[in-house]
Amino acid sequence: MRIDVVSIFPEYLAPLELSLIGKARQDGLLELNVHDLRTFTTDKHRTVDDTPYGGGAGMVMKPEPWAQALESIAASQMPANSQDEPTKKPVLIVPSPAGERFNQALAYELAEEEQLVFACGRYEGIDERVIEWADEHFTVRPVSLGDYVLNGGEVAVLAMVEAIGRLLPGVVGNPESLVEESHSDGLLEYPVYTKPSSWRDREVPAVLLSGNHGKIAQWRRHEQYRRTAERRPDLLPEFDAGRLTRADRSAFGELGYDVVDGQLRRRPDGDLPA
Ligand code: JFH
Repeated sequence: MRIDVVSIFPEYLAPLELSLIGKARQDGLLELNVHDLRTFTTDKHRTVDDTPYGGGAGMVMKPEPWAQALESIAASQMPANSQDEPTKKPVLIVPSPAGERFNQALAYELAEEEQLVFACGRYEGIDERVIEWADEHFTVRPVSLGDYVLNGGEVAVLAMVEAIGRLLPGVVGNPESLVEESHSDGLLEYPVYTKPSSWRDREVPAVLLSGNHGKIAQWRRHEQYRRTAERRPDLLPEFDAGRLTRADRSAFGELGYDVVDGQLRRRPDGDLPA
């Protein structure tokens, strides 16, 4: 995969040299180029922003430096396509508080792409005409990391490149953990423990030391149910409860959920489990 990032703070992307992603680059699994938007300006002051039409607070990123940067990236040769294969438009990801939400499903989708380009805005964002115009060269995806406001796109890009990069074949050391992850059922993770079994008067749950793999698997499932009901009840209506064992249904029952037509249904407060 090839990734290009455009930013007025290219040093902000330095962490991508480290750890997993840096290793993937060294191993030739990932080509990553970070571009300084200011190198695509033509004025003496290397201006990238101006006042907003219609008024209001803050500044907006000027369109022309973005067009120059994105055209130069679109025109740059894709190394592994010298034999005139049918050429696919790269995906242009534009971090924005107003984008579609980034999630694991989108990470899997983007991990299949040959080339990703990330456009990191600052100030109040990028002149909207750039987003429309870029459609000529790219498949454009405005993407939000979450419902909170960052100061620019760089931190969102660090998160997205890490989430996508670890899905590339050969990047994660133990591919079994990725397989397990891909079969996850949309519930929160179960808690994990390591040695020592007793630490500062806190014991590892005894079932995990029992060697009974059936009981361990059931305990872990029930911990997932408990955590999800407690922390992310919004995930439960999406959960496929159609093939739960009686013990699993009973575990949900104690958490205040009944199974109706293969779906979990919150029981009215105060009602007792069936
Ligand atoms: C970014 C910024 C917009 C104005 C809410 C109402 C009014 C500050 C470029 C992504 C996520 C971002 C993000 C991504 C790119 C940029 C700062 C933009 C406004 C905010 C204020 C500039 C922020 N998931 N959060 N933030 N900014 N808006």
